[in-house]
Amino acid sequence: MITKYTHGKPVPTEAVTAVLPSQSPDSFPFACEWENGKFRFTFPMADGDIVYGLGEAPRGINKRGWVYESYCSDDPFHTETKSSLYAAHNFILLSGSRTFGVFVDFPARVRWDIGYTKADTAVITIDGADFDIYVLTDGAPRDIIRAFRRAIGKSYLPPLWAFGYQQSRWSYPDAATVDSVIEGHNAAGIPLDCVYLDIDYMERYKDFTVNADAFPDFAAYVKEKRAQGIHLIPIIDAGVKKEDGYSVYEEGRANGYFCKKEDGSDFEAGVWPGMCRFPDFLNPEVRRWFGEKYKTLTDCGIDGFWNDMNEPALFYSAEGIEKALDEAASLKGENLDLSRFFHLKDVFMGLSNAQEDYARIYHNIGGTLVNHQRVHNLYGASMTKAAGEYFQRAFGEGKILMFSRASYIGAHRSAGIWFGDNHSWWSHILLNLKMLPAANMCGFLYCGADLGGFNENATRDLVLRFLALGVFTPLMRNHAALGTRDQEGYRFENPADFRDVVQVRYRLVPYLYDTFVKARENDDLIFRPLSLDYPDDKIARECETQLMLGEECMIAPVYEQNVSGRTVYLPEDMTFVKLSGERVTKQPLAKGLHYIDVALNEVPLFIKKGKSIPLCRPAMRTGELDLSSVETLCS
Ligand code: MIG
Repeated sequence: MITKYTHGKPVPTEAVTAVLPSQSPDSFPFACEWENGKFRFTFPMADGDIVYGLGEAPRGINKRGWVYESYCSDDPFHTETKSSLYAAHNFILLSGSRTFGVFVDFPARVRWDIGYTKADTAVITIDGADFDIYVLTDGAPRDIIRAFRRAIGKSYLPPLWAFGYQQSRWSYPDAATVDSVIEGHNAAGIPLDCVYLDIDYMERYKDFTVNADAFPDFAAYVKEKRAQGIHLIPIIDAGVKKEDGYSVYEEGRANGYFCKKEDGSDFEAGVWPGMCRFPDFLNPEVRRWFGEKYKTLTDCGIDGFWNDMNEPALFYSAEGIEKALDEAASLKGENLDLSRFFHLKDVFMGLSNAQEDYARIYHNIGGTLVNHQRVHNLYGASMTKAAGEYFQRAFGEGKILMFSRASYIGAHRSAGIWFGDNHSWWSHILLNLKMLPAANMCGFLYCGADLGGFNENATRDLVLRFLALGVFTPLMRNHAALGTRDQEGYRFENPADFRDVVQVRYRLVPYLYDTFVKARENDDLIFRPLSLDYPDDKIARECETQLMLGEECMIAPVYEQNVSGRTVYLPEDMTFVKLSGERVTKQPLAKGLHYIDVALNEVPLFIKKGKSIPLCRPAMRTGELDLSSVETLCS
């Protein structure tokens, strides 16, 4: 059962598609209070209760013992002491002594103190008075999740080729580099479906332009790559370069389509292209206009995109820079003591994504100017919606690959997400794993992390172990930052190991795609914490390093360096399968704890008793998979 409680006049977020009557918060089932215009509610947590949810967020599958904040943040350090990442996914689920779900539909800050201040209490603080809260009760955790997912509408459906292996880097700036990446994979026998174009493919970082020196005949080039079975996936940034004569800028300016400042002038901030203006995606007319811009690239044969910097990320504003420079000038010739030195440093460090800058932005919502801070978490989601609405109109469902960095629940109907700028750290394999079921609960089925890690240098073994998890994630993309070590599989010693791992993905495409489609149809999860399936099994309840996949499987990636395997817990008898290239080895294992050996070129998988999954022969492209000769891998 879902009950909707409304207070004030909430900004429409379109997160929930189900039409439900509103109850007044007087009958709200949790203890609540108002403080300084903020609404706060609390609930007790018994020992052993688990709190799931919050989608793309730091820390564990069980969110207890930390404080999270919903505020879409461009933060490339995903350490465990962070509270916010790029997304705002305001759904939680308590399971244990009681079972209920809560969705806070509110696009500004929400603070989730899940036993951080008091271990046995959850305190949720909403930074405003206009909100909807949905409370879901009755049924097992999975039933509640399904009820929530039904209420928020069907998840985005990617094309089948989006389940192929995808190679990215900041940047492959020109056709010759892209060709060498494809050639590198071909020569090493590593299957590949997509190559990414990061910001350097554009002309001076201008959205919907292509640098003609790098790609002299872009449409012909895209066509040539498609003939080789490769999709090129360009990035689109939220900020539009301020440049006279640039049509997107000129049209946006002439029509009043950019976000404003309080005085009615356009808000500006520096991002990659230098000074930019920011389309007011919260306005449906602007969405329609910006969405149509993608046509420039789809007309060239492009059928996939990634939307970046849409929290939005702001490097600096003119106001911020001026203030910082004044501050610096005032200190010229001074003998800086420590506190003044660090203050000066903070002034410059604080220029990016500054709260004062977000507070300068205004949106036009139904003719009223609304301050950005009241709707911050809708910005990236609305950019993605702009594109999604266009793709739906122009191509229908399942044709265009798209995922976004920032998101809010509701955007799951338009696109997938990726988990942003992680690091080439071993701990980020597990972080990736832990986000998967949480993202699924919030409707995001097509998702994945930068495999191998984005920031800093990866090692060969890390990339292989990361990929062995990525074999199962709908988005399987290797991506790395500018200036870091080359991270394509064929760049390392013995690329055959990479071929072995990526081939496993291709063998599993029929199974993974089918599992995806079923989860989408049934408003269900692809990935589940073990505790959802084995609620009475203490070890399963506390397991944070393994996941159930579909109805048939369990996954348990190796996540540490210099180990030959890992300990795995089987909540029931299962068959341990090792997949490597075309090789398959099977070993029945009894319920309980086991140490499993897994070589760097092997992908471990567990199949439940009595279950089986289809396996096809590997191929170099998803389009070459022979889906008619599928063998059955039985437990
Ligand atoms: O400020 O386009 O998360 O994937 O490679 C960095 C360059 C901007 C951030 C994205 C990352 C991408 C990078 N972008």
